[in-house]
Amino acid sequence: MEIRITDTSPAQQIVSAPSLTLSLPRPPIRFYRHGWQSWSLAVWMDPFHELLVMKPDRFHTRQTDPVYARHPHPNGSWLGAVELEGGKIVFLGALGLDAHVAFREGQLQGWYETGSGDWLVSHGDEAGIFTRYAELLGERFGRGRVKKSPRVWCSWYSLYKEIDEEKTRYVLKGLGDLPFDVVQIDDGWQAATGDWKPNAKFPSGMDGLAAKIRATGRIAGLWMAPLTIGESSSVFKEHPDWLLQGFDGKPVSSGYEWGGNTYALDATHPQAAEWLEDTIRTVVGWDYEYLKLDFLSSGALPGKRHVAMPREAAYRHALGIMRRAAGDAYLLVCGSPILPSLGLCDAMRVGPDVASSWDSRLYSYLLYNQTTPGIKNAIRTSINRLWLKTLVHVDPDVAYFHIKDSLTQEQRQLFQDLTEICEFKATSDLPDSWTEEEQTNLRQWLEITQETKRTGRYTFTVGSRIVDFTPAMELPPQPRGFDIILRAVVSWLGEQLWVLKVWDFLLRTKPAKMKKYGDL
Ligand code: 9PG
Repeated sequence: MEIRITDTSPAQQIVSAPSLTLSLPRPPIRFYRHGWQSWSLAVWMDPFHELLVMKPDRFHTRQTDPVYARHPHPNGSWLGAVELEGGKIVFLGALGLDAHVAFREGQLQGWYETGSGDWLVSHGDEAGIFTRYAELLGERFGRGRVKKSPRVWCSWYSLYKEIDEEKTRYVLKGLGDLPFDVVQIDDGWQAATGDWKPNAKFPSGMDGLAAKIRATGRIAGLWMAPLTIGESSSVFKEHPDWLLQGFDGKPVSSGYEWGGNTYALDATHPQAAEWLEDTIRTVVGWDYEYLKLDFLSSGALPGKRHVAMPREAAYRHALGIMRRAAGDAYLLVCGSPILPSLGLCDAMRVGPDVASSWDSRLYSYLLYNQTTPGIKNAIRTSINRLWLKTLVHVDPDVAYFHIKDSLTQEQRQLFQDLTEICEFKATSDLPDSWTEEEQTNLRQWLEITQETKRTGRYTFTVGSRIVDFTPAMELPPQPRGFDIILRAVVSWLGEQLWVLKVWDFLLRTKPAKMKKYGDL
């Protein structure tokens, strides 16, 4: 079906079609690309400048929608828009799952991967259109249930995999009476990815640790990746039929991590579904009332399922199982396909990971990968996902408070302002790393909610200050000359498992050193 958009065509219509082409009144100046899952790039980009394929390919399954990783035209998941000279936009957004939008031959084209569905076709004022789209999504998929987002201390960005019970107890002591609502244990506690029981670093068990967190008057939070199955787990070894199968009959790799391949749980298999439900019930039974469910896009990868269904419907089925099993627990989804998570979670990570650096030449420029950790990538994608705020708590990742050489005070402040705008506040800073001044700043940030207002696509007021995120928006130039060869070489290296293992070993993110606080 084709619709010709002119200055006089209706401002908004809902159309049902398997695919749809919008012809534009004039060539656009920007294309809004919306990435598939939390970490995938969302950006207003030059429509006539295609994005390079991001490298290494090996990571496509966990950083973007692998089906479209090599799509030759600017494209995005479920929705797309173009900006015309003068500022008005033309918008095409699916109201169903498994849909994609591209800018091609001067037109906006949208399609459903299987079957047909509804589309919002609209043109006019950007803010109004995105608000309307979110409203329609809320009616169809539902919204988060919790009014106010909790203030979270998360272990990942300081302790990484080195987390253990003793360090957590020092952190609890160091946090004193700082008003955090949740202390969340991240990756590093589990016996294996797929074996969601504690490893030897947690001698009191996870129920014991939850009790210690709760004794400080806070909610206990726990990270898990229930749809991702590592090679060393018992699910992998004992239940190969629970894994998503490729069309070649082999299990589908959901990426490289933790020294090997990971696979995907096929929750359409009744026994896998039962295991998933039990797994969530168990951790909730340990008294974790805040769950960070990570690497969820594994559940929406293409492949052969026990019960054939479109991949995002299968993911939604899996998340529905977790939502029901979690009872009243607060669910933060991460690495999660965006639309299919709506209505089944309370919060959603809306950008890639932060790091205590602004940007990386190797990752962003040479590998052309905007999903890798860094403040700039995290700000860019999160700002371009703010329209989700009326549907779910939007988590832009953690803010830094202590002075690290690689971030300037302005960059640190910019991210703190983003958390204020997102109304989701979390940090991973170790309590003993703050100077007195830093701790005062942190306490104020936790205690005071500043008023924020959007004044433009990238400009806001926070309290009485004007905040401009434009410096985080630009995309790196495409490598030229010798850098093209360098890109080819590092991309090739990035595909080799042995290189990644050596890289992991050499560059293993070293956890910050902890001071001890005397007796526990
Ligand atoms: C724990 C972390 C933290 C973090 C999550 C997630 O390979 N990757 O592309 C990749 C992307 C993100 C990532 C890890 C690996 O981080 O966002 O907050 O929980 O997992 O492992």
